[in-house]
Amino acid sequence: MKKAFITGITGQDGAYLAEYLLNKGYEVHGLKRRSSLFNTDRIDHIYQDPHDKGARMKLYYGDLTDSTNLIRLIQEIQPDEIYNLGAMSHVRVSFEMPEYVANTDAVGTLRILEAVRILGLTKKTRIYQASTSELYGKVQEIPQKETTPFYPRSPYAVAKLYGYWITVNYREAYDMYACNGILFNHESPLRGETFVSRKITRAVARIVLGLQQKLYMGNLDAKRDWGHARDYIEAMHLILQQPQAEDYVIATGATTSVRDFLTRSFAHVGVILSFKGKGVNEIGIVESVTNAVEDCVLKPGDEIVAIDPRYFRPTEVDLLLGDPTKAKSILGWKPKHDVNSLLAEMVDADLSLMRRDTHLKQGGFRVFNYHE
Ligand code: NDP
Ligand code: GDR
Repeated sequence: MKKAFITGITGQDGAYLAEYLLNKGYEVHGLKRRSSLFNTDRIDHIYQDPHDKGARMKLYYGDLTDSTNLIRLIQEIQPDEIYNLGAMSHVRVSFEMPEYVANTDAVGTLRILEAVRILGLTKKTRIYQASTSELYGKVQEIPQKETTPFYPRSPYAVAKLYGYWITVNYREAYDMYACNGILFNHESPLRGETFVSRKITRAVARIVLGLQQKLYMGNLDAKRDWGHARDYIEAMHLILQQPQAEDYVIATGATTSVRDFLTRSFAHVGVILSFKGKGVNEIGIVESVTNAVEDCVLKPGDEIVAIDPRYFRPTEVDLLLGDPTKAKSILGWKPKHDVNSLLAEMVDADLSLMRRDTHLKQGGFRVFNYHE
């Protein structure tokens, strides 16, 4: 039975990957951070009681900033595969906490590689590093592929640049099986609520049901190559099953603007939007409501989208479009979802969630109203 150790198991990708590996017969070991409340929502459905004989999933407290903890855990687990998915992964927030991001996302990667080296596991343990299309940053070449030069545009991307190169360096210096998956944006109903896709699909549901009046957005013109997290975690696994350790771009090969993602998400529930004004004064207005969900409260003329400059970034990544040719030909990987099926699944999932809130509100309970 193969053993996998996943950092970031409580995050979007960690949750899908853990489930995927359990279904493949793996023993799954995950690193979780201590927090004052339970933080395992995304993996509660696959939780296994460690007292049960035959339990194949185990969680450990730890942190990527704590070397001794990582060394002890890797020694105890003796994993065949490590998936280093743990990171402070929010680009805008990284401008507010750059030193922490460097410690977790950059030096954290080094700590994992060093632990494997110090413990003499270089021939046993294969390592997947969660690299990112943010490395490409300022556009150098379209579409972006494995050979495209990097030009990071945020403290997050600069930290991930270190993670990328230290992985390459350990592979070359110590003959380790260590790989970078350069993954373009991938989303799902499990996506964190402050990333733009989920912020939009959640707001579509809340606004249509009358739980929220307006959605405040940042740069609507940025373009991203959006895929589904379920497809992308399969690529992570494939990357570690090859005869030779290499780095791969994982993307859909299509790009969509934030504005289009937003209008298509509203259109999915029958609300057609139009935009008026420019820059920070731009607003999104309901143009028509046709075949909308039956509990839709919107009517033509409602102003439901506005711009808030606090969501702008000091330096922005304008356009990401990946070329996954290498992954397709060597890994035999190809995505099953496109951006339209992705956003439809996310909007539907958020509608179900928010209808629960509507019932609570009707029952006299206060409904949590935080949105960012
Ligand atoms: P999430 O933000 O959903 O999950 C991040 C995970 O890392 C969480 O489990 C989080 O724990 C954990 N974490 C954060 N800080 C630390 C720390 N100091 N020590 C240990 N664990 C920590 O990210 P995703 O699942 O979306 O992404 C997974 C990885 O892939 C990340 O490294 C991300 O940067 C990278 N990536 C993501 C892409 C995407 O589009 N999703 C694209 C390319 C790369 P907690 O739950 O407690 O917060
Ligand atoms: P990104 O994802 O920065 O690409 O990083 P995010 O969804 O945060 O932003 C995508 C684009 O949307 C624009 N945008 C907004 N973004 C957010 N979060 N909130 C807004 O209100 C808003 N309005 C417009 C942004 O400016 C940006 O251009 C994600 C993360 O998962 C990283 O960890 C990962 O490495 C990359 O994807 C690939």
